[in-house]
Amino acid sequence: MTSPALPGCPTWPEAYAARYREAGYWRSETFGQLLHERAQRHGERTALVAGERRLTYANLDARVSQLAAGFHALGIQARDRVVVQLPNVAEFFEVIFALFRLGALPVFALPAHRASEIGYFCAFTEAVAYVIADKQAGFDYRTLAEQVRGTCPTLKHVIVAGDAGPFTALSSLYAAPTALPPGPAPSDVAFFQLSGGSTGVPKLIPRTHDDYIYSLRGSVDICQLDETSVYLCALPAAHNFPLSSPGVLGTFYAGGTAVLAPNSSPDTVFPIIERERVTITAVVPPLAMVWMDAAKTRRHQLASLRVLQVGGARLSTEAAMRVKPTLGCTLQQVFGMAEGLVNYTRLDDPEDVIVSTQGRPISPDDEIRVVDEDGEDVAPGETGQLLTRGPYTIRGYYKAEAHNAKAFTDDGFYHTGDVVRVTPQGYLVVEGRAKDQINRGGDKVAAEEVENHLLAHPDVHDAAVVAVPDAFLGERTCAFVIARGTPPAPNVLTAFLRQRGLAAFKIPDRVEFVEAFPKTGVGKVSKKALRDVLAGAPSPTPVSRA
Ligand code: OOB
Repeated sequence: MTSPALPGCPTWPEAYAARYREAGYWRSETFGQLLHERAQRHGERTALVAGERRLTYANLDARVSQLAAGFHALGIQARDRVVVQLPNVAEFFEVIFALFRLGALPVFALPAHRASEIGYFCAFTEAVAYVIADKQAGFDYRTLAEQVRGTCPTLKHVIVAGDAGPFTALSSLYAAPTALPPGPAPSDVAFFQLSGGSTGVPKLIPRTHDDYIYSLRGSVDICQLDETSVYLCALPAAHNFPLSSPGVLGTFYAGGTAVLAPNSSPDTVFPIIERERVTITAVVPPLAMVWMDAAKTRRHQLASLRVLQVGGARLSTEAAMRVKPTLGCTLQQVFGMAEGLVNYTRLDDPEDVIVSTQGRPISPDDEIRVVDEDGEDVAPGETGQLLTRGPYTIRGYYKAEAHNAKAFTDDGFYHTGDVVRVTPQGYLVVEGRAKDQINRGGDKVAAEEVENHLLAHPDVHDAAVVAVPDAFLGERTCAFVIARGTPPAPNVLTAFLRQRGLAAFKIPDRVEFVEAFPKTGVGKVSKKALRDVLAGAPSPTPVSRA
């Protein structure tokens, strides 16, 4: 069953699609059917635990059918875009599965996003609805919705989990299930993930039912999930790692139990691990450090944990070596990207492979190339830029033709921007990055996006944002700024960015004023030279610590 591709969404050439179907990767399932089928198979098993709420597969499926009826009655249709910005609450999964049933397309915003990002997602995708929580972690999302609603004419509904104020209460939408229009085709786009990106605005990543469900099945296999598995989601559920690697969706695929933690601090998470007998969870490297520290006195709470997945940013070999002795579970390194490709160390890999590599791809049909700056393949084992193509890696971003021409080769390989080498056993080691991005403990910051916001300040003549090495986060951000006249105080600039509605993790950690930027041979700003300045190398231009 196929239908014409969503306009603006590049897709796989038919020869590849046919091959992926023949190989049994794409099995013509959709998310809506999948949950229904699991409810029939595992009806009384617990699917989801969130705070006080416990939902069996049958309960979850029933709630999703009711909500799909409510969304349908509201006028939400197949292919309508709906920006979903929910914390780790059960409603997150009720909402997205209800949208999947209708073939409407969630756009997965992160709880940290603010007016700048949300306004852009709503406008760019011409979203018809925006789904939020009322308040979370001291922030009132209804205020954000007020701001965004005024700027986005297509937005018809703001739907709130909790106290809705002037908006539509999510709780009012659970209706008696009705006959719905036919659901989406398996080859249809199911939702949009967000790219960490390196450009002025985040790119949207169209993932299909076929390709994403394949990545779940592969992940479930590799991570050995089954109906006895208990997965803890401690990172924001919308992110690709806790969503699908194997994450909450993989846990549903396997018929296991997914537990949502409201935040990732040991005080919150360790008692949940103990109470729910959690077997597997996923963290970013800084969080692994915090948990390892806390485990010194509270390791008994982690007795059920069999696997700790660490990914999103590079884990040092030293830290990797401490995981098993400190937490008593197997480390699994995960090197993935919302665009597709995910690499895992295997649970039974030798210890040296687990601690010193970032794993190997899910699929035998994940094609990996490592190339030099001219796009030529390097010799085996040499370091270069990673390109990839495969059955769950997109062929292009949504409505981004010009960018796609650069981000993908003519024959469909995605330029990951990661610098890697491949070991003789086929494992990838991440050595660095060629993209203009800062990886702030797993949170991705596109330099250009922050630079553009800085340039909007009247006292800023030019700006260049670079990574500063950081013992805890791996990297933090530093903005080098050339002022017009007298430099403003750094906190004036950071307050300005906040006021423009930029997510907190993108606000520069440090601001340095300079007279001029060092240039490369071809006259571009040399970010390498700026990073060297921070590393203490002789400064090519006078730098004053503001
Ligand atoms: C995950 O996805 P994104 O889209 O937030 O970020 C992808 C980028 C990669 O291109 C790479 O630069 C970096 O994050 N990254 C890693 C890494 N895992 C991701 N760099 C070094 N070591 C690792 N283990 O971050 C993501 C998606 C699915 C699963 C896991 C992570």
